Amino acid sequence: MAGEPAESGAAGAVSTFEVETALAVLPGPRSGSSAGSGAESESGAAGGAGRFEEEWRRALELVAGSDEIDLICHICPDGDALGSALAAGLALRGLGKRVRVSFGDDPQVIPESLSFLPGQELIVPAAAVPAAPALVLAFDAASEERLGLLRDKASAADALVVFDHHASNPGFGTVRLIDPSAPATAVLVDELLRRLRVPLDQSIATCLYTGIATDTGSFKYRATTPATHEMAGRMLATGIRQDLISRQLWDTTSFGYLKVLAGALERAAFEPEEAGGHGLVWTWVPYQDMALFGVTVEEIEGLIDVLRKPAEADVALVLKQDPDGTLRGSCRSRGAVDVAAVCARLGGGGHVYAAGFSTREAVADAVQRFRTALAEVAAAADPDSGGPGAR
Ligand SMILES: [Mn+2]
Repeated sequence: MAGEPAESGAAGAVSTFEVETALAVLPGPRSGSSAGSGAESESGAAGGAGRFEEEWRRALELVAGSDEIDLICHICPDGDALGSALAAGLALRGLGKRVRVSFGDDPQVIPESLSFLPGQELIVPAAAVPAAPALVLAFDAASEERLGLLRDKASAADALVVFDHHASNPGFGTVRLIDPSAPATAVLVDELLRRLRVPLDQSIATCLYTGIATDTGSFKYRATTPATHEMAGRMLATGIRQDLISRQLWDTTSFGYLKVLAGALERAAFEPEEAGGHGLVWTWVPYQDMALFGVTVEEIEGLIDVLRKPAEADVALVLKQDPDGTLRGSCRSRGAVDVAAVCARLGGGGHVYAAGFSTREAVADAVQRFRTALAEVAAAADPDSGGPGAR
């Protein structure tokens, strides 16, 4: 999976999932703290209190003035990226617009876990997007690089409206609805539809619910607010089956995944003395295992969520081997050690609680270098109780 190059400086190092997770656990504003209009505080979208009013005005003007609109999301799309683009696509089609939904991968792969999303008939290959579109709406892309093959077409558009919630977004496009306080891009799309006066139907609600559920870790992460639940409630009120959506998103794997997981857990090591005594749990997944059991890279993204469970360790690391031998490291912290700083020492990046890196080293060398970086960061943080652990 592609990374978050804008921040890590190492494309491919940090998966979308990791960035989303990190964002989701960072403190965010609570709804009700803003003094916006009733409608603003209702959704909590785009900062409330009129912070983005000029951007919304311009975005709505562009949408109203365009018969043909291209909606694109980041490469290797997750539930928030694809759910947001498809929800907006369905809504704009309902308004009589000619819409194309696309993302810049070739081939385009829709993860099996998202195969249920409605509106996929709107999806076209990146090559089918015009070289210089009239109006492009981009969803959940933290940087231009994250648009992949559609980057140049998006920047050649007459107008590019960016809907995003990544704090690391450097700002791109002609209209920037970039709100780091939103737990998901789907929240911004919900607000777009409210402003366009498009009523929710089950297809749109399924897409938006998937976006918000994905990026809040099923409403577990800290960025989940009363407004998040209020939005989810409006989606459920359309009659969608959130039980089936959740099962598809989180509780469905192949049998082969269980075998790869078993191997990874068998290899897992607990090293209590590492991370300055805060403890490290780590494992790795050889490509050979994935090939043997027919498991995709996407399927093992969730492995780190098993590795990070032991209370004995502050830090968890999973090294995943690509077919070419590259190791992609995903790590998590409970907060005593800033893993973004650790991964930055290894050429990667991310956030305090979730980060990643990639390397061509052998497993033993990669882990040893990780331990060293971990010790350095822990040593720098521990004497000062105001370090990352105190955040
Ligand atoms: Mn997102």
